[in-house]
Amino acid sequence: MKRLISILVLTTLTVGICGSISGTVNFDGKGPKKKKLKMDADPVCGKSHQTPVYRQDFVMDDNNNLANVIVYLKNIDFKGSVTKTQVVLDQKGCVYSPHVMGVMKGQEILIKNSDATLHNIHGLPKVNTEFNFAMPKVLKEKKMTLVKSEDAFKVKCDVHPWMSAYVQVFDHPYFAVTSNDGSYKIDNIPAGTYEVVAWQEKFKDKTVAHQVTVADGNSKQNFTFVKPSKKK
Ligand SMILES: [Cu+2]
Repeated sequence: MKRLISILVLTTLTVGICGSISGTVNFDGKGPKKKKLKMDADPVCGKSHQTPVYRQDFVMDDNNNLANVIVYLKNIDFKGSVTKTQVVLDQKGCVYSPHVMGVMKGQEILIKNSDATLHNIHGLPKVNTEFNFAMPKVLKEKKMTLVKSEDAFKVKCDVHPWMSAYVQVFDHPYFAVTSNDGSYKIDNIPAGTYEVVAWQEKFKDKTVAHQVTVADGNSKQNFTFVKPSKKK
């Protein structure tokens, strides 16, 4: 009986343990040349920046760390509720901010137009319903949700061809997007071993994955994207 109780106590403790995964994502190789976005076609966009704005599809710092990479746990069975925190996708200075984001299915997304010009946000999901609506300068906010989990899909502006963003929809809260220094952290993960995936838009389905064991505390896991060889 005593033994049974101790097993029960141990099981309960193990189930309750949560940890985190953190690390950095980098690129092994020479990155592409930074390209300036040309926004002058819309004077409002052109005037909204004092300094050059560069393309956001491959943002790497001097130490080869990559920003805008989604890092997430794959195939995790999550029974909790959808986070009540709203996520914001802003159209500001005629770029999307953030450029890459993760949301939970059913989580409220607030789409903002912080510019004094017309945008037309056009999402190109394959699983969720396509969305496409104009946001004239007087329409500052619009709320929406995506109801199905889906791999990262492109969002574009039908007015300004340089504007793009990517959104991935999850059925769990265990995801993060890397900051400008390439770092990420995913918190409150139940103890266990998981496949952790890093996605970057230029590499598309060529994701980088690692098995990570989470216990009490923090597990470190870095990811490296390698330039694909031209032979393939
Ligand atoms: Cu636009």
